[in-house]
Amino acid sequence: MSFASEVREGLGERPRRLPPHWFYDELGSRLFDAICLLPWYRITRVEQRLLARAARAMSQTAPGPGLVAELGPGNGEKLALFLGGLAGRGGVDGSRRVLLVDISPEALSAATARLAKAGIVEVTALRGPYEKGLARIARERPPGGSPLVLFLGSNIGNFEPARASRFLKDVRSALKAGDRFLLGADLVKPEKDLLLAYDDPLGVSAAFNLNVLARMNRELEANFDLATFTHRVVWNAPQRCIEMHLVSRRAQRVRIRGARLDLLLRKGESIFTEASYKYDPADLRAQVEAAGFATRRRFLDRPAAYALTLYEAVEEPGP
Ligand code: AVJ
Repeated sequence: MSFASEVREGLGERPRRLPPHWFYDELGSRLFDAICLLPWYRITRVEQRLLARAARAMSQTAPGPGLVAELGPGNGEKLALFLGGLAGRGGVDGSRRVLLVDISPEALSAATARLAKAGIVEVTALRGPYEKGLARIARERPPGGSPLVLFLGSNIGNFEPARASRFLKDVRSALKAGDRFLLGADLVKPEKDLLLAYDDPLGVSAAFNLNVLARMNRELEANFDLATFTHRVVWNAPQRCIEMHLVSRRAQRVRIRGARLDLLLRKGESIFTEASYKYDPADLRAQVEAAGFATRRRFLDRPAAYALTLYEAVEEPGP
């Protein structure tokens, strides 16, 4: 669906909401990169360390994947690092086939350029939702080689639990027994750490959140006054998710011409922009195994409470 139609649909609902994948225009992608450098947002740095470990461990078990597909690669840095580690001391295997799937064209070009810099040129960039990427993986299996699917950065956290299960089953359905899946998931941790990660003292997360309003101004001829919105982060303990909101500081009317929408907001009314679910390790394991995977190896960072897990597709995917 297009930006305009998802804006029209989401902002028309109560509570009002916007799907988080629209954060990542050029500016939003760069703000996200900046978030990843913040001392309070540890996911990316921690995962890079775990990926280096995983690559080392996986390069010892032959054969290597015939295709590496990443869903939502962002700027491609993590994938470049991982592929470098997989290749071992011999350096990067430039002939390795890579598939990148992302809804953001900015992310795809950044990731493709990053991989090219690392000497990886057999890259297919597919713009679209994850389902489209999974269909491609199922259709174009490498002859004699088995695909490895990466879903990193706790991107899975954007899915509510039922949707996450559905997604895991979709990944499983695209694979055959023996294929592998590497998943990064942020784990439940103290509330104060979570709040700082999503509401940092430098205001970068606030800028990242508010940018979606600016994006509607730029692309959909909207007239949001950003100064009348507040970035708000709450830890929803029963649901185990961080919620990001944009709260209207006053009653106001906003026109979003490109979405044919007149938005009337009450004072204090919020637009729900993102949910980031945090996982309990045992629940995560049960959920992924229920989708038809077996846990092969877990790379854990305890202080940061982050898990990178390697799974293998087993016979009989779930329904
Ligand atoms: C890219 C979805 C994993 O939820 O942690 C970072 C996005 N939002 N700060 C996350 C995000 C606010 C991020 N994901």
